[in-house]
Parts: sequence; structure tokens; C-alpha cells
Amino acid sequence: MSSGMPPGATVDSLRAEVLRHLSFTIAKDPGHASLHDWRMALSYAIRDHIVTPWYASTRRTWDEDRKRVYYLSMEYLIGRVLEDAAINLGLRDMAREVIEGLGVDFNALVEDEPDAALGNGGLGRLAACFMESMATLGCPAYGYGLRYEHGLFRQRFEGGRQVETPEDWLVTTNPWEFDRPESAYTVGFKGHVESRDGRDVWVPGETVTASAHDTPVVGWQGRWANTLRLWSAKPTTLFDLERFNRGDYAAATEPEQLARTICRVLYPDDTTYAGKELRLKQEFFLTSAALQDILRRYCYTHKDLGRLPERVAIQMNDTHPAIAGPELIRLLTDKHGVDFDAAMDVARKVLGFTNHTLLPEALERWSTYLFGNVLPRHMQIIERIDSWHRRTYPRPHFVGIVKHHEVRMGELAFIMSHKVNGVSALHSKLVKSSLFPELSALHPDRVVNQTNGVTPRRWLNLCNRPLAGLITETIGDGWQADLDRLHELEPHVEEAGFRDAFAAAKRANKVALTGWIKDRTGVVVSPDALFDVQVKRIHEYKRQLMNVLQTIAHWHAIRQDPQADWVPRVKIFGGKSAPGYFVAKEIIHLINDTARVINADPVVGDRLKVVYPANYNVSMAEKLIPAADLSEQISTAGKEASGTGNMKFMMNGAPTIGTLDGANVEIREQVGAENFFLFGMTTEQVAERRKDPDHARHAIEASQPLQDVLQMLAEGRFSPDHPDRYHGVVDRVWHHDYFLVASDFAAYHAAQAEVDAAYRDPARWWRMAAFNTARSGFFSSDRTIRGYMQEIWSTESAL
Ligand code: NBG
Repeated sequence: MSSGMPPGATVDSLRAEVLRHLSFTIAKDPGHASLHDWRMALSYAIRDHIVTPWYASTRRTWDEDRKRVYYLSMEYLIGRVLEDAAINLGLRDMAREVIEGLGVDFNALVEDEPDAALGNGGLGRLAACFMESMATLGCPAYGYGLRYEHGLFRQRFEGGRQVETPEDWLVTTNPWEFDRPESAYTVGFKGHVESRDGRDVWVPGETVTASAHDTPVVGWQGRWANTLRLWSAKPTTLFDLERFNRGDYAAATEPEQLARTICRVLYPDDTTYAGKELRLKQEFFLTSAALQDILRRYCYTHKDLGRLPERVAIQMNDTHPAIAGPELIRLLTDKHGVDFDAAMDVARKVLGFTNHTLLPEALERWSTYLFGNVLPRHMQIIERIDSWHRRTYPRPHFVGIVKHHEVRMGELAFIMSHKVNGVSALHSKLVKSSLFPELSALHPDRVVNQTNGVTPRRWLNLCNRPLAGLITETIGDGWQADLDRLHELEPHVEEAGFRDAFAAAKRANKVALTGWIKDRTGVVVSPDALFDVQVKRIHEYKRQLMNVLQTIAHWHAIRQDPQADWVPRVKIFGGKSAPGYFVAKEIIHLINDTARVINADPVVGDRLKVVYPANYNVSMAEKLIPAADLSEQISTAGKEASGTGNMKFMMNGAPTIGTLDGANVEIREQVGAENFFLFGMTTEQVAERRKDPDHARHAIEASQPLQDVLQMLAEGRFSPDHPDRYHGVVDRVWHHDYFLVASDFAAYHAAQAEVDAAYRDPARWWRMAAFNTARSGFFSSDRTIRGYMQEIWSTESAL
């Protein structure tokens, strides 16, 4: 640890810094300081240590005129910052000592920090892992995003139903951000296009000012730090005094209202696209501010915009910032006088596009009416890009950007990028063959793969201190930034002593989680049970429904023969549904109803418990994943682009029960088939199966356990207060089972029995678990970022 410690930091010096901030930044004396005050004082003390590497990194990038990566993302699912920053700086243990020495509970202080949830799920968390890895690798980079006043909603359960309340992470001061009001740009909407001296000029009807807020992101051992720049919207004119004086109060505050709404909330939907004007405005606001900032920075030291690709790489995180193509063309042509063809060439060399989902309902398409109204100049530019592309790559069946009165953002992003990537090997193959088949044929080298990864600093070293300690004891330090070194654990996996230590680390995490579950849900679970965890957004394709149906089947089987040798299980669920997604909300209700009945059943007792703590977020993941024995990754094959939770579980020594979907395929390759519980249809078999219109009926008729479960649901066994509550669920499994819950049920049920068999044999189980950790090195986001740097960004580490 000492290697990463800032020079000269000692317990005494850190204590003095904390006390100085408590007095002079917070203006409290120790005797009257609240937990919040202490947290702020410690955060400022830690933050001071980031500033030096942050300056140094920024200065080096300027001095050496380095190429910078710009990551454009509508979402960053950051979680808490304090402990993560402290551990990267080598100050975490010292901070604990200082805080406890001052008589304050360090864990409570850490938990006092709000969990920054500026994202929905995988896409946003990936962006946060990427920011950390870019800093660790010394890749000069900026993340650009929106400073949402309210992040993802908070979830509560009322009578088992999901209830959403607004999240308020900015109610208290955010110690990690620095306001940069001098970095401000005007962003326009609506209005019209005029021709002036033969040039088209956009005259916006509305404008807002984008104002920057910077958060430093420090890498492992504080060797490099980058900037996450989030924009907030301010009115360009305060308010219309003349109108106000005339008594037109509401109209006078219109500019303020517009600015207020733009960064008010994160859209809480990750897989469907709503087509709302405000969302388009948010996307353009982020993109335009970022591009203006990028060009200003470039023009500060360069004149020739034709050479922009030598110094700038811009990555579009999904289609959300796909307006970057036309906006860059607009800035280059309308503002800087570059001609269209040259601008196209520059833009396409600079831009890259990552696709994160194949679900058709997630691919953004805007009606030309709405689009042309909000962004009239961009509509013209898109039409020009479209005809440029048709001219340059003539094909009879070519699919364009504008079709059936819609602007298709996927096609736009594809055409405007030099590289398009999927997020796992399987997904990238499907992006090529089924999402953009025509465009891929026209541009055969454009689609590449970059399998996702997660940062091992947060997702192993920080969240799992017992296991991290064992790893360091066994193979020495340094694995945190060189995760392939985990392979060095492999020879130890055959030693009973190592396996016992591995099991003891897991048990420590499970014991801690047991207390937390009791506090949160009131349910008492035993750490001797197998902890079976499915945490992720609730979605039909992720098939939480299949898990709960199997849970019911298992419960039923225990009741038939309570004295048999059952492996005790705790089924743990976590996740939020989009507020308007009725079917997902019904699944939530069903999980909670099932939990209530099963947990109260004296016949079953400790053999089976079901818990569903509300409000799953990054901080909860950091508690659940280290304590998991089994990782549920059971999506319908072909639907989960990658998954990243699956990688976190693997790193923390939980074998996967899963389908051949997304990155599961690569996890299984890495860990070995014998250390993975595979079941279910492949992508091809899924397509085949759907051709049988009676697929569900056939599957149900062939499985007695599934018939029994559906029968119990239909009879209202889990909803005695409302016996027909789940008739809709049953009906959908029988008649509208698009995600093939019925067809994969029997194989899943059998795989769960395999899990029990393996768990009964501790030598076998802990060997599997330890191999999962030892072979997870490939899933470090450092590997992913190196791939992007080489294959997409053509950029080098500054370290
Ligand atoms: C998600 C996919 C996941 C994937 C993450 C990160 C969206 C739109 N997509 O499978 O569903 O792991 O992106 O790539 O959130």
C-alpha cells in the first residue's frame, strides 16, 4: 500500500487536514460536528490529495500536446466516491484510523455519502468503470455528461408493489465537484435556418447556457487523474424584466423554466425509447456543449481543423449522443468555414460508436417533424449526410438514415463513425449480422468488438476486503492494476488450506450481509445457506420471472418431502423497473408476494428464504456481490448484449448459472465449462423455437413442476387477498411467451439441481469458486480500455 500513498501523508498529517477542514471549510468544532460534517471534512482532505495529480496530468497533456479521448455519455452510474478515491490514493486504511481515532464510526461515515445514480444500469456503470480505467492507464480523457438534479428514482415497496420517489443526491453539497462557470457555452433549439451570403445559418428560437462542473477521477495509486465534466443548464437571459413589469409573470420566467427542466431528471428507462422532445433536447444539450468545449480546447493550440483526428477521439456511448455527427459538421462548416466534404472526412475519423443493445425498442428514432422542429439545421445536415452516403456507396437496397418520416439514430451513428463496436463477442457478431446487415456489408471493417470489463479496484479490491487480503497474501500486491496476475492463484486452488481460506473470506462477507438483510428486510437468513443472487434491472428478457417460478417449484418440492437432504438456499433479488413498464412491475410484485408466503412457511424454515431489498444501486451491489455464492445470468440467448454484473460475480468467486448469452460465453471460455452451470437454448435455437406457435404449451405440458407452479399462481396461492392477481402472468407464460420462459424452464430447473449437487461437495464447490476468481483477469476494464485505445482511438498512455 505504501507505494500508492501520496508522499508525506501520515496518520498525523491526515488527521490535521481533516480537523483543519472541519474548522475552516465546514466551520464546526469537533464537539459539535455531525456525521455529515465529519464526512465533508474527510472528503475535502482526501480531495486535496487528488488535486496534485490532477493538475500534473492536465499539464502533461497540454505540454506534450497529447491526443485526448472524449467519452460522451448520457449516464454515469458512479456510486459513492469517498472510499473509492481514498483506496486509489492508498489512504483508505489511514482514513479509517484517523476517523475512528476521532471517535467517529468510519463505516457510518462512508454510508452517509449519497450514491450518485446518474444512470440506469449497465451502460451507465460501464461509463463509470471506463473513467476509472482510463485514469489508471494514464489515457488522457474527459467524460462528458449531464448533471441531473435528480438521478435514478428511489424504489420502495408498498404492499409488494414498486413505488418511485425522487432521488436527491444534490440536496447536500457535493464535495467532489468544482464549478467552472467560465466554461460556458450557448446551446440553441428550434428557430429557423437563414441563408446569409450563400451560407446557411441557424437562428435558434430558444437558447440555454451550458455551464461546466468538473469531478476529478483518480486512477490506481494516484498516478494519473482525468476529468468528468457534467453540464448544468442556466438561462441565457435571467428573465424578461419588461414582460415581468407588464405583469406577464409566467412568460417572464420562461428562459429559467427551460433551463431548469433540461437537467432536472434522468430518463428512468434503459431499454425503451420514449420519443419525448425533452429527451432530444437533453441529448443535444450534452453533445453541443461537449463539442464546443472540445473544439475550443483544440483551437487553443492548433489552427488546422483538418488535423483534428490526430488530437481528438470522441466515443458515442450508444445512440444517445449520436447527434454528435451532424453537430460536428455544423460547427465545422457553419462556424469554422470548413467545406462539407472535408468536414465529413474529419468527423468520421474522430467519431466512434458503441452499441449496447439489440432490443429494437431501444433504438432511437425521431419523427422528422419533431426533429426538424427542435433542430432544423441538423435536419438539413442529416439529409445531406444521407444523400452523400447514398452517392458514395450506391446500393439498390440501401437503408438510409431518414426513412418513413423518421430519423434513425443507429444508422446515423454508424455512418458517421470510423468504428462501431459491440460489447461482447456474441453481441458484436449480432450487430454485424442482424442489427446493421446492409451497412456492415457496405463497410465490412467498421464493426469491431470490445468485450466489456469492470474495474477491479472498486469491484474486488474495495468491495471485498477479505478476499482482496487473501489474494495479496497469496500472490503479493500489484494484481489490482494487472488483473491477469490472478492466474497465479491457480496452483493454490488445489491446496485445501487455500480453499478453506477462500471459503472463510466468503463466509465473512455472508455473515456481514446477513446482518444487513435483517436490518433492511426483517428476514433472518443463515450464512450457511447458498446465497443465490440475481441483481439487475427488472426486464422480461432478463427473466427474473423464470427465477421466481423456479423458486416456487423448489418450495413446492421441499414441502412434498421436507426431510430430504435439501441444500439450504437464500434467493436474493434486487433491481428496479422502469416506472411505466407494467409487466416488469408485476414481476416485482410477484417476487415480493412469493417471499412473504415462503418466508412464513414453518414447514420450509431455513431450507429456503427469499429476500428482495428495495432500491438496488451501486452501493448495494458492493455488499451483495462479495457475499454471493451463485450468479444468476439467465437472459434469453441473443438479448443481453454483454452484462457486466456477471463479471463482478465471477471476480468475487461466485460461479454462474447462465445461458450462452452476451459475455457469459466468454466467462465460460475463461473459467472452463466445468466451472459454469450452463443451461438453455442458444441464440439459433431460440430463433428456431419461436417458429413453433405452440412452443410454450409444449414446454408446459412436458414439465410437471412448471404446470404445478402455474396452477398455484392461477389459484392465488401467493396472493390470497387477491386470488386472480397473477392470472395475467400465467396467461402470458401460456400464450405470449416471447422470452421463452417456459421453453427454458426445465433445463434451468435441472441446472439448479446440479448447483445443489456441487454445493454438497465443499472441495468441488470451493475449487469452482476459486477458479472463477483466478480466471477473471480478462474482465478487467483495463483490458477493455486498452482495446479501445489501440483499435478505435489510436491513442497512447501518458504514463
Ligand atoms: C446495456 C446492456 C448490457 C451491457 C451494458 C453495457 C443498455 C442500453 N445496455 O448487457 O443491456 O452490459 O449495456 O454495455 O443499458
